[in-house]
Amino acid sequence: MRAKAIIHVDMDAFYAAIEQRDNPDLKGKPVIIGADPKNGRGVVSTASYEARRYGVRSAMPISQAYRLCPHGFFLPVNGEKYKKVSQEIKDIFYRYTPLVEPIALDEAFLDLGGNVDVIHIAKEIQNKIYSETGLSASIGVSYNKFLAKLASDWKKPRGFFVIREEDVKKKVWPLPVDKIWGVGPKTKQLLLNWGITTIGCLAKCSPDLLKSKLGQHGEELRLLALGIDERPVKADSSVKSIGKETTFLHDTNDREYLKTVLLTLSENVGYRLRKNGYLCNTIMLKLRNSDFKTITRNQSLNEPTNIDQVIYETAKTLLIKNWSGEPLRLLGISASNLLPESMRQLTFFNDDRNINLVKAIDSIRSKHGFGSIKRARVLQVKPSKGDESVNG
Ligand code: TTP
Ligand code: MG
Repeated sequence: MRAKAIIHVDMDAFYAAIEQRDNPDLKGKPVIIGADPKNGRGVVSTASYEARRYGVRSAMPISQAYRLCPHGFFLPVNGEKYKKVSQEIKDIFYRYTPLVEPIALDEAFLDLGGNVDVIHIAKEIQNKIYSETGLSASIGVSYNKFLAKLASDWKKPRGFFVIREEDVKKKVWPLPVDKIWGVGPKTKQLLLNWGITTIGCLAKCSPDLLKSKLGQHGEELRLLALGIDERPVKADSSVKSIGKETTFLHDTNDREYLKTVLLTLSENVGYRLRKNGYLCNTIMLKLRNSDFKTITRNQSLNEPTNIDQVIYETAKTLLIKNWSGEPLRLLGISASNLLPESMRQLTFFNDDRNINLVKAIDSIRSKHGFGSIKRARVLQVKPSKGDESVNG
């Protein structure tokens, strides 16, 4: 395997498999998730493999599915439940790499980096998904996204397929062109019209000819057919920062008071980082003076953290360096460059004592509210207008 190890995970009959797991009476039965067949309108979201034997498919009108499989078990889509399971599966991925790109509720690419036993790790992920969620996944292993996705689809359900560089000609070239991700019915028809039926034909096609017919898309498809795909796995970064700021009731230059406020802000940001399962790599301090002049200053951390004390010390250093001593109207802290918390095990940082302390405080706060427990220093902070921010 080349230096890059990419896997594509695709859950088998995802919505239907969850319903079969949760109701043993449905195991081994044709289960169809989607619109209500009594209503006659709407489509199939997915069907269990047992229902697929009757020809039922995703996106098919529900009335047609009913005609094909009248004894099937028709269930509505329970989106909230499927989202929760999707998150549990993602949490498993993050134990192995922060480079996880979800592309649907039941599908994701993982970049496992180089120099790893990718087959061993991919198998372990497949087993963990099954043992922890009771659901089966198909996994494709390769050195780029295109081939990994192709591989996961190879032997569904419970598939496990590896495509190495040397396999492309023998395994991939005989496949029909529409197996290429991005070749829809229209492009397929165009290619067929020119006699290009397989991925191999496409790979051997003259680049100029393809370009003249399909433009840049033609060149992209030709490269994919050759097994070349440089697209990176893009880590999910829907939340980019978690912040909290406070506008004082009266502008202040009381240094000790500002430090205490900073501690309160740090505790808030740390608590929310931990609650959402993040570590941060950067702390930003925001200062606004009486004239509304606002500055922001960043500090990168040596180790990613979600510990209040580390956030506080960093913000305090930024304050000391960047505050002229003038009265302030607003003080804010924001944590960015977020990573999943599971990455902590992969760093050398291991401040168990601090982690255990904040986790103990967190559990009190999650039961009785954030204000239920306070440091002695923080008790003197007067109430003020505060804004929490989560920026994506
Ligand atoms: P898919 O991965 O396409 O399908 P699947 O997981 O049900 O089956 P398999 O991968 O084993 O072939 O889609 C994932 C989920 O997305 C699926 O369970 C239901 C939903 N979905 C729809 O709601 N409508 C659709 O048209 C498709 C294709 C999927
Ligand atoms: Mg699937």
